[in-house]
Amino acid sequence: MTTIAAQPYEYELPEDLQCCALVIIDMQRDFLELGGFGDALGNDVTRLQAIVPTVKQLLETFRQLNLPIIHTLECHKPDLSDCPPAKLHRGKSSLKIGDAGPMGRILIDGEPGNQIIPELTPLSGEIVLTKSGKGAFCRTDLELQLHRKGITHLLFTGVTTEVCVQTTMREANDRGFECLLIEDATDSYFPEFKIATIEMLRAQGGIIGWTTTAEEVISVLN
Ligand code: TIU
Repeated sequence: MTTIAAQPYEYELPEDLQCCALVIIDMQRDFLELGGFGDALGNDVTRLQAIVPTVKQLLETFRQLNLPIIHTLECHKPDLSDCPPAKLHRGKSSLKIGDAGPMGRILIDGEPGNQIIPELTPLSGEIVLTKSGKGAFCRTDLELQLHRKGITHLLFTGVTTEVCVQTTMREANDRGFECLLIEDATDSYFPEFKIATIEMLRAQGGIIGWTTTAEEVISVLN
């Protein structure tokens, strides 16, 4: 049995590593570059760029081993038919979802701002899942895709820790997946929210799952 040193205790990998997927949440220009959705919400988006090399290292490790990789993108259809009014009207920013911004229409599928950042561009064979919610299981076929591929273990990276990453990890945990958050491959606009999220996910004996570092994962897989 292969284990990864983690909190609150060791994370057991499945015997067949093909059952283990790297999940990269929303590493899209909207959240990491000026002029996107994250910026429109009033956040300092530049601080998220620090995790890019770590996510890239994990991505390369999974690619070298030919293991499953899932990229997600938060976005909406151009006619906004998949954007609930509660989401569309939330907040007081001048630029809303669907408005024209410096990187195209904010959070709209196919716009320049809605591309995954160049460092992490998906390769063919990797799952690219578009989602209109914060969680990747909401209004998507992700659960079906994972079951069809026999994937049982999910290693989470991406942004932001307490919004889309945490929501997806909670959804996955409730569906019976073994979830591991890679702490230095995720970040938030609010450092204190990242810390709190890590603590709450792994509290109570791993109530939602485990947390570890990229180095631990890479050293075990290599
Ligand atoms: N605003 C914020 O922190 N996050 C999001 O809106 N989406 C994701 O986390 N991807």
